[in-house]
Amino acid sequence: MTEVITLGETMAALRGTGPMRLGGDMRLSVAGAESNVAIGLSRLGHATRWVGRVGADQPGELVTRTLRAEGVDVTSVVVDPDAPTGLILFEPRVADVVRVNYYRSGSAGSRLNPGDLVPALTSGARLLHVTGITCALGPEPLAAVRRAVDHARASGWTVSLDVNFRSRLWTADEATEVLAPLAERADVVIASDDELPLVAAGAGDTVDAAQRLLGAGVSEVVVKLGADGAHLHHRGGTERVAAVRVPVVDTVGAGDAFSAGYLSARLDGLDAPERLHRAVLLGAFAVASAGDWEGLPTRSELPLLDLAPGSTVR
Ligand code: KDG
Repeated sequence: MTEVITLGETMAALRGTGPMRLGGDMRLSVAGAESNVAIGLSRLGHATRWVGRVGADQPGELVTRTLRAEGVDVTSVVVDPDAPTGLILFEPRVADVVRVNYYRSGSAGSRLNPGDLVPALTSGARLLHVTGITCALGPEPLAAVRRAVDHARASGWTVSLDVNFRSRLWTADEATEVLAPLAERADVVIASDDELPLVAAGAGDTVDAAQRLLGAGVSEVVVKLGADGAHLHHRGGTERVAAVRVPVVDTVGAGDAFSAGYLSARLDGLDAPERLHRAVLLGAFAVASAGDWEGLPTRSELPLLDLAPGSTVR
């Protein structure tokens, strides 16, 4: 039985090794915030389904093949004969600063519509995870997110929203207009501290924003603080956790890893401190390895970062 459904756009991803205008090699993979979460959850043993559209092209095959290989259920993926799979280029410009170029306007992924979700939604789940990125792709993907949230709430599933604000896709005001009402319909809202006020219009700061969301009926507001760890605001109070310190290799995808860790622990029935711990632990795995999702742990690998730096596991 599927535990988690998530939906969004996953693109073919090319990652360079330095300034892109100089040319050089790029590594081909796939990237998409929701599928990163799906992979993270799947590696931890949660039955996870990703719904999205890909083009009838080789990048589309790469997306579905990669997710399938990661154990993510792709049986509801729609192959769109009339639009290409999107593309994202990552340019690690200097250590810890990555520039992103999108080639996703008119892509298959941006043509996701509510009808695409019917088979997945009717087959059931325990948790629906959505992000602000899908909402920013256009009216049809936004309608798909709203349909999924309506269905999940009516079915008694947990709804999780990662704000994931992307300024290349929409303005802060546009995001607030769409995401503030959506956040109030979620059980779990996950955001970085600079994103959280976007979904609680009029909030003065992060704590105020969290309190407003709790007052509106959200049960858990999880705030990602990067190297400073994370906070969880819930009706029982506020929990805090420090980050797990690791050498930084690539920060892209760390937020999605964090979400996967938090949601996995929640599905496992762990308490608030343990949920936060697994969230920052998965974030640490993501930043300590190259790629959006490649370094995420399996369940048996979760204790790996407890080993002393420089350890060799024989
Ligand atoms: O969180 C990492 C993602 O942002 C990246 O993989 C691409 O989904 C993506 C996006 O839309 O920016």
